[in-house]
This record gives sequence, C-alpha cells and structure tokens, in this order.
Amino acid sequence: MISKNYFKSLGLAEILEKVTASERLSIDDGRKLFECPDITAVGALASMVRHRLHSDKTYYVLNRHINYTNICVNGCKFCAYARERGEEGAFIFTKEQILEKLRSAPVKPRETHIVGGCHPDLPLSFFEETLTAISEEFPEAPIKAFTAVEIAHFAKLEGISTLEVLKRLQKCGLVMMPGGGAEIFAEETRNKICPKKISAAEWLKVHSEAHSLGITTNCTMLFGHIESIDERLDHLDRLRKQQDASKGFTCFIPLPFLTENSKLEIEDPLTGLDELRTIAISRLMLDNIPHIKAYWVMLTVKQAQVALQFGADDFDGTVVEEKIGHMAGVNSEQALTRKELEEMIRGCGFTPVERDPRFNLIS
Ligand code: V47
Ligand code: SF4
Repeated sequence: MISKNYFKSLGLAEILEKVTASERLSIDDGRKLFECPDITAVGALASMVRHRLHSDKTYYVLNRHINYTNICVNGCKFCAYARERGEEGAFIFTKEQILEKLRSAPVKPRETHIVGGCHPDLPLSFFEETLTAISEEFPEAPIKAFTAVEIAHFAKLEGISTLEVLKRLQKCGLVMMPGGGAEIFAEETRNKICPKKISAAEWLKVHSEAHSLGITTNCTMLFGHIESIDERLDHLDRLRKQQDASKGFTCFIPLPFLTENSKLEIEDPLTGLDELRTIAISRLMLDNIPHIKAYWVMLTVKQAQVALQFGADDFDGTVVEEKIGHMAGVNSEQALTRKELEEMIRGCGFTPVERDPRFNLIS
C-alpha cells in the first residue's frame, strides 16, 4: 500500500484525490502520470479503479478469431499483415472455410471474432450470407465482426450509408464490433501512418451509429510508433467524449505497436514499462469505459499477466489462430486453452470469470 505522503512527494496528491472520489482526470493529469518517475505509483492508482469496478475478477472468453482475408486496398504504412491481390502470401477464405474453422475449434466457441482487410470487391452479400450461416450453425457463439474501417469500406463499395450496412449485418447476427482501425486519432500522425484509412471523425461516427442500433463495440489505440504522448492523451479523450455521447463502448484495447515487417521506421521502440504505463493511464483516463483488455497476443502472455496489476481486467480468450500480430513478429502463442487461461489468471491472484463478447457472464 503506497502512502498518501508518497503520492504527494510525486506531485500526485490531487490526482489521488480525484481517483478516490471517482472524478474525471484532465489531460494535464494524464500528462503528469506519463511524467511520473515511479511507474508503480501510476499502476497503484489504476489498480484502485480496476478493483473498484471489478474487484479481483479477470474476464476471459472461449473465442475463435478468423481473419478472412489479408487483401487490402488501404496499404497502411505500419501494417505487416496486408497484401495486394495476386501478391505472394495473399489469402481469402470462402464461407465454407470460415464455417469449417468454427467447426474445428478445439473448444465450442462462445464468441466468433471476424476481421479482415478491405478487399477490393468482396460484396456485402458475401458477409451477409456468411454471418447468417454462422448464426444458424453456432447460435451460442455470438458474432463480433468488422472494424469501422471495414464497415465504411463495404458502404463505399455498395454505394450505401454505413448505417444501412450496419442494419443489414445486424439482421444477419452481428451483435458487436471489435475496436480495430482506431490507430491514433490525431490527424497529422494518422495521415502519416494510414493515409487511406477513414478519418478519426468517420471512425467515431460509425461506432456511434452502431451504438444507436444497440450494437455494442470495443475501441483501441495503436501506440508506440511515431505518435506523441499528447496524441495518446488526445485519443483517450476523444474516446471518452464519444462514450459520454453514445455509451456503447464495452472494452478498450491498448495495442502496442509491433515493429517487425513494418515499413514504418521507429526511433524509440516501446519498452515493457511504456506498455504498462499506457495501459494504467488508459484505465485512469477512460472513466466511462467498463473494461480494459490485456490482449496477450500483442503483449505476450507474461506481460498481459503483469498488466492485470496495471488496470487491465480482461484477458481476451482462446483466440486459436491470429495473423495480424504474428505477421508483425510477435512471439506469443497462437492459442490458449481454458485451463491455461484460468491458471494464468489465478496465478496472478485474480479470479477467472468466463464471459461472452458483450461481457455477459457465463456461469
Ligand atoms: O486495427 C495492425 C492493429 C488491429 C499492428 O475488439 C497492429 O476485442 C500492433 O483491433 N502492431 C486489429 N498492432 C486487432 C484488434 C483487436 C484485437 C483483439 C481484440 C479486439 C477486440 C480487437 O491491430 C488493427 C491495428 O490497430 N495492428 N498491425 C502491429 N504491427
Ligand atoms: Fe488494411 Fe487494416 Fe492493414 Fe490498414 S491495418 S492495411 S486497413 S489490413
């Protein structure tokens, strides 16, 4: 237990008071937390919030990730996953192959997680048929699918609005959207790392439309590339303002940038401590988003375990097959079993709790 006087000596007395009173932290407070020389004090503050919200629970899900294609028209500079059509390593799955992946999952999935590149001509009807078939065959594995970037891409290809795309996919079983594609909202940096991607305002608009339809969503931030600390704080602030307005974000996933196979040149790669500090500050700034995910795929399992002491309360899940992080060189497993997930969570002093994609608990 860190004493009040110690927080005072670090210049964090006022922040401690706000955290204790569940008051919103300002961007200046966030900056102080990034500058604080003692990262364990930042972690202790985040842990206070994490325990207030979730006590010692850590959530996980039996899920199956499916990356249906890596063919993408956007060509984001940081991305090691995407390929052009016809390029070596380019792939695309059929509806039947996607269903087969769910059928052959090592445990019966309780979440279907589907994301892919922005393919130049896969029609919306392909996704409607695929989602309908999944919903019929796997009703107990609700579908979390398509980033806001993919939704906007489908809308452009079909010449319809993003709201219309969401309504059509919802009819086929879409209940939740993952948080990818947010990257970093700050316009100048966004234009450098992913100039063809939808803007921050468009990304937020698609999420607010999903929320208005009752489709809950996650949100992310890609950090540790060329963004500044102020841009990280601006990103978190835009997310919490959107949440004040539309209230449908369930979980925030801080994604540390993996540098391998990327065309983006990085001067100062992230340290493990930078990752933990950013996770803790996310927990503290995002006072209106219930969950923070320690995504073991990008963090590695051991760092995800440490993140549970730095404000994170969710461990994602079994995953089974992941391509985005692994093509960017991450040295983590492809899959975890329920037993491994539970042991890892218990091993850090937390109680594992199984959930579905919308964080409904599974007893
Ligand atoms: O949008 C791409 C990121 C995201 C790299 O909502 C990279 O539950 C690090 O959003 N280094 C996709 N990150 C993954 C994602 C996600 C994953 C798990 C769960 C959920 C959820 C969402 O991955 C992309 C991009 O921001 N990404 N390349 C890279 N080299
Ligand atoms: Fe395409 Fe997504 Fe990679 Fe960008 S990050 S190139 S949108 S797959």
